[in-house]
Amino acid sequence: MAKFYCQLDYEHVAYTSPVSPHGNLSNNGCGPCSGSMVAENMLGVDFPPEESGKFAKACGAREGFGTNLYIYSRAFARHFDLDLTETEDAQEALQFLLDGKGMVIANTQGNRPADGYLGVFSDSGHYIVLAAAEGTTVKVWDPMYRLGSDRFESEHRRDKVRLDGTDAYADISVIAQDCKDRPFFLFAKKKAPLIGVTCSYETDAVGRDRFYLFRNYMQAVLDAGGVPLILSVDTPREVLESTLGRLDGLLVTGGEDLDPAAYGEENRYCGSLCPERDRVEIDAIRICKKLGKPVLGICRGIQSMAAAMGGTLWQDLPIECGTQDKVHYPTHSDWSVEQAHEVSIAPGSLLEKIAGAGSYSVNSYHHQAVRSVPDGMIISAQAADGVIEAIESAEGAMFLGVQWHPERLYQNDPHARALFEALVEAAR
Ligand SMILES: [Mn+2]
Repeated sequence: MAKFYCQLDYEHVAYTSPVSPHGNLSNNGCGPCSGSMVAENMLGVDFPPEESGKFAKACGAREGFGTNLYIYSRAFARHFDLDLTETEDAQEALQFLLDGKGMVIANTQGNRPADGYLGVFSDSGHYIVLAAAEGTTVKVWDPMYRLGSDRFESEHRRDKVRLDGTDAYADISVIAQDCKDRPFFLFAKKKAPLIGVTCSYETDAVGRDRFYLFRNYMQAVLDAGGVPLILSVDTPREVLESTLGRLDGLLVTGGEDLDPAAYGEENRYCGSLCPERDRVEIDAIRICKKLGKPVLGICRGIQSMAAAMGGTLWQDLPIECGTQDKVHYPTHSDWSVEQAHEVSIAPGSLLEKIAGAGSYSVNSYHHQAVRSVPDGMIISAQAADGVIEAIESAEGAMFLGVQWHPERLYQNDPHARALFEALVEAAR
C-alpha cells in the first residue's frame, strides 16, 4: 500500500515565504508533499511533509507561492543519492517509468485561457507524482486529492482520470497536455556498480579443485559501495567479453606468480604458478581496456596488467636487481598491516589525484615487480630503492595497478580506501 500524502491535511504546518507569510503546507505544499511520496515509496525512508517542507526551506527552494522544484529536486537528489534528470518531454518521463528506473515529479500548468485548455490535475501551477506506468497509463499521486473528494468529478476531468483509492490513473497524453512546457523531474536510484574480482585456482592435497580469494578484497569493494562478483577462472573465452560488458569495473587481485610466458620469458625464479588464472585474467584486463571499463590491480594485479599490456616483470627482486628482500617481502607474519616502506607518488598522476600527493607508507609483500612499463602507461609510484610500486594508463578510463595491499589497509588508511572508492566511482 502506497504512502500517500494529501497536502490539505497539513494546514497546521507553516510553510512561509517572503511573499506568502501566511503560507502553510495545505495551500503551498504540493512540492514538499510530492517529495515525501517519492522518498517514502521509492526509498522506504521516513520523510513526512513536515520534514520535506523544512528541507525545501533550508535548501532555498521555497519561492513565491510554492516551491522551486529546480532547486528542491537537486538538493533532494543529493540528499538521497539519486540520479536526477530534468526534461520537458512527457514521452521520456513515460519511458523512464516503464523502464522501472524510478519516480517522477511533474509540474502541471492548469487552466490556460490562451488555448482554452482546462487542467486535469490543477487549475494553476501544481506538482504531482508520477509513480509508475503501464502501457500509456500513468499512476499519479496528486497531493491535492483527498480520498473520496469530487476533485475529478467535473465534466472535463471525469473521463480523463480513473481512481483506485488514492491512486489516480491517466493517459500520458493527458499528463503531457497538463504539463505542457513544464518540467518533469526524473529521480532514479543509483545502482551499485558491479565489480568483477579475479580469483585463484588450486587443487588441494587430496585432489579437490577450488577457487580462492582473500575475503578482504570483496569487503573493500562492498565498503566502497560496489557489488563485487568473483570472476570464475573457468569463464570461457568466448563469453568473457560479454561477461565483462555486463560488469562495470574489474579488480585484479593478488596471488601467485605470473607464468613468465605471459611476457615472453623463461621461468627462472618464480614460485607457484596458476596458468588457468593467467589466461582469464590477462584476457579480462585487455578486454576491460578495450571496453573502457575501469581496472584496479593489486600486487599480482599490477603485474598482470603490465604483462597484459606488453610490459615485463622482475622474476625475483633480490636475485635480479639486488633489492633489500626484507623491505618488499618482510619475514614477519603480520605483513598485512605493517607499514613496510614509503612510496613516492608521481606528480600529476591519476594516483596522486585519487590517493594524495607526496609520499606515504604502504605495506609490502612481493618478490616480483614491474620491470618495463608498457607503452601507454606511466609509473605512478616508486619505492626509495627504485622498485616500481604503481603504474597507470596515461589516458582513458582508470587503469591503475599498485604493488602494495590496500585491501588490508583501507579500514584505517584513507590513501588505501580512496583507491576502492575511485574504482567504484569510475565504475558508476
Ligand atoms: Mn614494495
